[in-house]
Amino acid sequence: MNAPSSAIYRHLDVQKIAGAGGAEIRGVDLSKDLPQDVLAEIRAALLDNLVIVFRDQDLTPDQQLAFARKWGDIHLHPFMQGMPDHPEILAIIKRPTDKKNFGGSWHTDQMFSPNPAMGTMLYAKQVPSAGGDTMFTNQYLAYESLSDGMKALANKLRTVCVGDNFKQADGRSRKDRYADTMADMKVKDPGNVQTTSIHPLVRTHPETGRKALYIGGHVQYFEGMTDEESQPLIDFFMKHSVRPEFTVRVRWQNGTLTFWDNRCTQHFAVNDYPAETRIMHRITICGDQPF
Ligand SMILES: O=C(O)CCC(=O)C(=O)O
Ligand SMILES: [Fe+2]
Repeated sequence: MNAPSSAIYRHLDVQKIAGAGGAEIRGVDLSKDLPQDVLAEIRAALLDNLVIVFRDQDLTPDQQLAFARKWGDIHLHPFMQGMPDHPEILAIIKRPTDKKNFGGSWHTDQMFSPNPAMGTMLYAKQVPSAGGDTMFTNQYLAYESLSDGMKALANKLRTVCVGDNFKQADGRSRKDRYADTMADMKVKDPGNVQTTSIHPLVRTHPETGRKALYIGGHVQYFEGMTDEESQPLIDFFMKHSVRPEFTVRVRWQNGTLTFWDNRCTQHFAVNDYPAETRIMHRITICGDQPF
């Protein structure tokens, strides 16, 4: 059964997906130049549900970009090459010959940046006949369900986050790994863009004022601690964050656009469609410095 709605909408039909979050929004055509009061309700729905899903959208790259720009400047991925004619859009492509998929582990986008992405908009161009869902967590619930003792510890910790050569991948570069396992995902040199950053493990959402556990796969260790000291705690926070009751899973169709709030969620692209192709168009919106 759907969880009860906690906000009243005049322009949108908002159907909750899971207790932890996620909502399908009906009654909007994102290709249109939406009026301010509709955009304000979409913002309320995002803040309330963390992950919002729009079905049956028919969008050109320029129309997707126009909708994305309503939320802020576009965040360019420092490591991934955008589409040749639309560098702000990253085509996420997995072919039947690819062994791995992009985003196939728990993370929150661009956590390695000093000002990580506030949100990501993913638009499904071609989805497999089954599989290829994306899972999300509610990191407010992950924080709020900790004991007072663990909350006190978590509030003191700061994470060191990197954008490449993750220890989880034995220090191998994105360029080498992706060339081997996901041939269409082209890696670029970030140049002098900052790709290592330190953030509070518990962040306050700048719009809702709620505290969320800010952790994901880019975290390497805690500031001022050794790797050996950090890893068991990282393992705990990661495992705790993905308890089933904190998650919601989105099933895609061609034309689905999902917009998620990176400040209070993690996500995981499920790689369970070995013989099929999946193509998504992704735009990330700039965010502010976590505090
Ligand atoms: O393809 C997906 O479902 C998500 C991939 C991902 O991690 C992202 O777009 O940030
Ligand atoms: Fe991602």
